[in-house]
Amino acid sequence: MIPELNDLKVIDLHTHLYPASFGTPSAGDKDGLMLWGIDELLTFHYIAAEFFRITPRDEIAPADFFALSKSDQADRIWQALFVDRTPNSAACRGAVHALTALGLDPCAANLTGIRSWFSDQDPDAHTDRVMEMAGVEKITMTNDPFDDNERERWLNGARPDSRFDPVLRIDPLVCSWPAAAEKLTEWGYECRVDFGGGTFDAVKRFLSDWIDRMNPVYVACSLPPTFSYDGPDDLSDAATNLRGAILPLLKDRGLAMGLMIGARRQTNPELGLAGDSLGVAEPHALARLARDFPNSRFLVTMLARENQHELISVARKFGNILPFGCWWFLNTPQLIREITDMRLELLGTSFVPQHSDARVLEQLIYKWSDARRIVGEALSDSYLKMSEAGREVRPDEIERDCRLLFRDNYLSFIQT
Ligand code: RAT
Ligand code: ZN
Repeated sequence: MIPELNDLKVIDLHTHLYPASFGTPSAGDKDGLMLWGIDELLTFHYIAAEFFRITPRDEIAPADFFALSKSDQADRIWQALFVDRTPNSAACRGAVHALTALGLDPCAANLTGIRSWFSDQDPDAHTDRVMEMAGVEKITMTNDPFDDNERERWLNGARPDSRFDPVLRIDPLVCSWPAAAEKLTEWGYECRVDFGGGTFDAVKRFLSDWIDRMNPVYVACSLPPTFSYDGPDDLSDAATNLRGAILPLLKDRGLAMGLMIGARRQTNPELGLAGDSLGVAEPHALARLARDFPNSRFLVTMLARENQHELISVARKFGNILPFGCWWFLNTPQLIREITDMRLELLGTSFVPQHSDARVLEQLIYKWSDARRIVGEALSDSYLKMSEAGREVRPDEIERDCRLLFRDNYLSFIQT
């Protein structure tokens, strides 16, 4: 719909992807963080959740399924969702799209041929190829120092190359304070659960050390739908830590804060990563944060469809909020279209329409193809309405708008 969008190199501002230097199971590093290839594509938790819906417990219970090897899990999923059923959900269709784009057969009766094609690829060269196919210039990572596996890799010197930008992810500091205080103390940053003594300094030192180590482009946190922040008198752990340590330190270091609001973790714990769901959040907390910290910058996405309109209305009041992406359960064509239309109408081009949230490298292919097509349709509709109002859009303006939406809004926001 918008040819300018097809050739545009996008910045993917939130993924869970890693370069091969962080290890990959395909090279024998069982806990390696770079996920790619058919077994990872098919066992991706969005697809695994669909497998458990249709597989009776007495056929295989989740714990027994997860005890299987990755390739056995992938075989079961292929048979159940791609052979015995039509793979027409957004997640399954995405895998079909990626396979087809790579020249592989989405109708194969089994995975033998597809697996052997992947095993011939070099993970690093394959990363270049997939980024080229998806038109992605930068992959923004999610880097969690509270995850022992990832932490050890950074401490042992693993570093991303220039295709990848790190993001320091700090959920426990905001969402699980007593536990995070104990962890920090164990790592030599003496913290008191009641925030007494030099706790704020310890939290700031912890953040500073990891910022120095990772050189992140922003700092991020996923929050439950129950997250609240009620101004200067709010004495909750989250508010106390944000106010006393996190936001002041980020301001000193010139970093924006990413807030991903609305994930309800472990609704069904048996399903692991596939067991999370969502809840409707109260955007008042966000408005209070933006108002109390006018010199902080917040990159914000919300998970519930019900929150999209409110997020836009809060963003209209605060230039230090940049709404981004159609996250997780919202990343379907229908919802991307609805949310993008709403944002274009109420925010013009001052938002970031999409990020991929890819966990498996090849997902970049379908997620960015969908995003370009659907956002392109919404944009083109907005130009049509403008033309009906009496003003045609010029080609250079279309190009500028596409760059703003898929690169420049984000880049200038994190650099301000
Ligand atoms: O979209 C996802 O894969 C989720 O599991 C989450 O990782 C979410 O995106 C997050 O960053 O917390
Ligand atoms: Zn994510």
